Amino acid sequence: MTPSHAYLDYSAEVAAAKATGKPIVALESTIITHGMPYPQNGEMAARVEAIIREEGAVPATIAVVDGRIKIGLTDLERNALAQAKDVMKLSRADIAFAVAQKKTGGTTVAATMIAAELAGIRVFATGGIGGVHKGAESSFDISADLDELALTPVIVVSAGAKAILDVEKTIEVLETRGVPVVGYRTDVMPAFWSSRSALPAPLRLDEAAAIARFHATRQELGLRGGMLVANPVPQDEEIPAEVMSGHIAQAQGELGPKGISGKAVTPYLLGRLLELTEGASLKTNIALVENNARLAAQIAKSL
Ligand code: PSU
Ligand code: MN
Repeated sequence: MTPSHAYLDYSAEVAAAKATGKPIVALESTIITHGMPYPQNGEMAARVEAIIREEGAVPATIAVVDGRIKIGLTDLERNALAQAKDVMKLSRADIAFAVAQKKTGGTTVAATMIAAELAGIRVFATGGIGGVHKGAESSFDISADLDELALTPVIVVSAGAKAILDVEKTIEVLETRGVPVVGYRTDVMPAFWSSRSALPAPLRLDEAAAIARFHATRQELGLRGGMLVANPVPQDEEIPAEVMSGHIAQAQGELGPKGISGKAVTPYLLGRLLELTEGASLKTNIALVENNARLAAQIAKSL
């Protein structure tokens, strides 16, 4: 069945960009609803949109509001989402549920990729993708973001996989699923809050135009699916991996005793790290998303 576009609502700005062929960058909203506290979440979301405009592209923040898939939010809608309580965290498994039941939710990387493809948007900026959680060999907790990257032809610009994950296993799964992982101006994988990890980046490209060309070449070869661009957080904003790893281990150790599992894991860990680092993790998280938005806009312009 060809997908229906009847559930999509475009903001005026995104509709105009589509009509005139201006480059567009998709942005997710789980980072707003479940990834950061109010009011920093709303400020971050507005700032990231502004950066994309400064770079000469048009931002399309994606979310589901009362069952409508929004491609681009007004300031009012974005601020309402930043303050909304008890909204859903929507991935591939439940985005259609929210549409059918007229619910509101933040879209994860996976669900944002699905909506971006429906809307004809090829580049998407986030913080860090979901991946294989530590202890996945017993919990089986592997983010649907990884399968989505294998399926859906959208370039996802991230600071790697969040360092709360088992990054090595995450890279292995991406390789198995045939997802290219491209280090931007780096030979080693970034680790979200830290610019460097101990793992090599599978591929490396140094220019936005080269990333756009690589994506186009994959499509010309009939290779379905997206790619992950790993863009290190600027060094003056990073938190060294040695500092983060102790905090991550502590937060991780609280999951079992507190009975936290499934969709709640990532939001809990991000919230706890904010406390343990006394706000530093949030400051870095915002800096890396801004950095990713800038690169995503440059890639969108090159496509
Ligand atoms: N990047 C951030 N903060 C976030 C996320 C990404 O800087 O909160 C979100 C994304 O929406 C991603 C989700 O898809 O975390 C992963 O959730 P899970 O591990 O439950 O698949
Ligand atoms: Mn999960």
